[in-house]
Amino acid sequence: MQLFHASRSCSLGIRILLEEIGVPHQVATVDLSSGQQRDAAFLGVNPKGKVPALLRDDGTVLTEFQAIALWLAWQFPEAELLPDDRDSAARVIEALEFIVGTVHMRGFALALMPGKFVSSPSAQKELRAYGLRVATDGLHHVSTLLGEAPWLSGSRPGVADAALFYVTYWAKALNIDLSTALVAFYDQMLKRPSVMRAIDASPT
Ligand SMILES: N[C@@H](CCC(=O)N[C@@H](CS)C(=O)NCC(=O)O)C(=O)O
Repeated sequence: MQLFHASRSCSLGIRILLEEIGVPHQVATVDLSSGQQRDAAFLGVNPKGKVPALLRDDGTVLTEFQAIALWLAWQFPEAELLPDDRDSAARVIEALEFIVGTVHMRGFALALMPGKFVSSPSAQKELRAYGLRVATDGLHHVSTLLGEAPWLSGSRPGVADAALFYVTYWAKALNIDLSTALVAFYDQMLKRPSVMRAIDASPT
């Protein structure tokens, strides 16, 4: 398999899952800052011009964080990236969707790149503040989901934890205050060899 990945981007979460599974894979770096995601070569891989994209062994490409994460969990059940029972799995998918769909796409995407959505400096300032609020409130909600538990996905880090790691990674970069539970989560993730390898591959 080959993961199309950009350093410090959400594809870091998929890189962590591949490392947790321990499956052989290659990483193809896409330089978002130079606009490589819009080059014809990458649009041939993902016409949406986004990472993550996963080229699978059958030659097909899967995109969208949640779809890739769930496919990996189902394809490699021995890695226990998703609980077996449907009720617990639905709760993990609920958290995964909230982290990617809301905390990332309606929070950090606006806070970090308001210029992609509006052009006037005052509108950008407003959008940045809105995005920061959504991200901060969203992280607070995820912290309550985590509670005293070490992981969102069950007895070991799984699909929702990989997503939670990349948004907490961004929160740290933006100096957003994290709850005690989220700091503990982040610190525990950083102790994992899979995470260290994934971050080494995408140095800050
Ligand atoms: N909904 C997509 C979002 C992916 C996404 O926004 N990726 C960002 C990096 S975090 C990207 O590739 N941005 C490039 C661009 O928008 O030009 C997913 O879940 O995979």
